Amino acid sequence: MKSYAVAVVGATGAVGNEMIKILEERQFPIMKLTLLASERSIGKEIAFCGKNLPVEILTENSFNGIDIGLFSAGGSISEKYAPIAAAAGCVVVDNTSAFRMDPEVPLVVPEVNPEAIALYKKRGIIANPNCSTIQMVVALKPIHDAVRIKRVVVSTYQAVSGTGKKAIEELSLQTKALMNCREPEVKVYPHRIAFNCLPHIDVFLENGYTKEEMKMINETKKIMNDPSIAVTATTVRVPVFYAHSESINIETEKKITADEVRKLLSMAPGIRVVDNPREKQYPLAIDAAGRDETLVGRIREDESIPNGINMWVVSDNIRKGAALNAVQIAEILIRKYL
Ligand code: NAP
Ligand code: 3JM
Repeated sequence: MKSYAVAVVGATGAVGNEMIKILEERQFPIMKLTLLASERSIGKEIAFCGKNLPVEILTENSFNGIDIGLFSAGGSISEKYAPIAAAAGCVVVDNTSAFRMDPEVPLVVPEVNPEAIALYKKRGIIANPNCSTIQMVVALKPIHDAVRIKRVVVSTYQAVSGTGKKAIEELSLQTKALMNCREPEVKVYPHRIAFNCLPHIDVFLENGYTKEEMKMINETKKIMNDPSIAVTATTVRVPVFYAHSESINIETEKKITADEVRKLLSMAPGIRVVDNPREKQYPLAIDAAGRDETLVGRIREDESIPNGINMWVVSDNIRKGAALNAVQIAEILIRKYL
């Protein structure tokens, strides 16, 4: 079996670290793994397959001889280094928003549009969608294929790990401070996140939406390859460490019952239906954390319109929302294209 030289850009971050774990767990065929981060990480080592690998500083020469680059070091790093890597013959799977809406870059969720990967040949870059978009389209796609979705109204309850390692620490330190009657420090978010909900993720735009909300709207249309789906979103940061939860309301062209949705989704790839409210079984962030499946429950008909469905969708934002989705893309890439 062929094996590949793989680089992880942002290896010391929340997403990069999970990528390294997932490459090992899924036995991705690796000849050489290169770990890249900033000069702040000089001297650090990260364990991979029983060995400690050194973290190297990202430079313009980092990609010579690398087959696949998994990028998660922020948008500006991707903007600069993804084209440099692609020019050196490395296929980039980019986790940032830098290239997602570029018409020459495929935006891929393997359960939804694996065929789009073929477009990577244009620029040498494949974009990984935003974490909140990924888990939503995994749940929407089987319903769209069956009865066509006309409109989606989504509200999110997003974990702090989506902001990175500093935000995980901030929730932890603020919680400890408050439980000990000390004043919490507010550094990462515009307000305190402990025991609070912030209807503000990423920056505000001219239209009153946040950039995170517009990512969900625009990325959904591109991945589902259907600009006619109407989407509106409210994205909220909540004091949860891992896994995003989403309340999703959809209006469909043809009628579908809650039972039919349950059947459809229980056969769909990447989904586990957890929907037995009588037994107090519904998707929970603490159950989705550390797992690969997207959990769907609270499936019911929206009685306020003729063809509507409500559901509650929960997934590990660092795994399916970022690292796992990127590694799944790389798996298709080597199976079909490299
Ligand atoms: P994080 O925990 O803050 O980690 C950031 C990583 O980027 C670290 O490895 C850091 O290295 C590295 N980095 C920062 N500046 C750098 C530079 N100048 N040169 C080289 N490396 C640099 O953040 P995270 O949560 O892992 O997220 C990283 C990025 O992934 C985000 O900015 C976002 O664009 C993307 N992301 C995507 C999703 C998704 O939904 N697909 C989800 C979360 C994040 P040091 O440790 O050396 O500073
Ligand atoms: C999730 O510094 C940056 O550019 C990163 C901002 C960011 C993004 C993004 O826009 O790439 C933080 C967390 C995302 C994302 O997945 O969209």
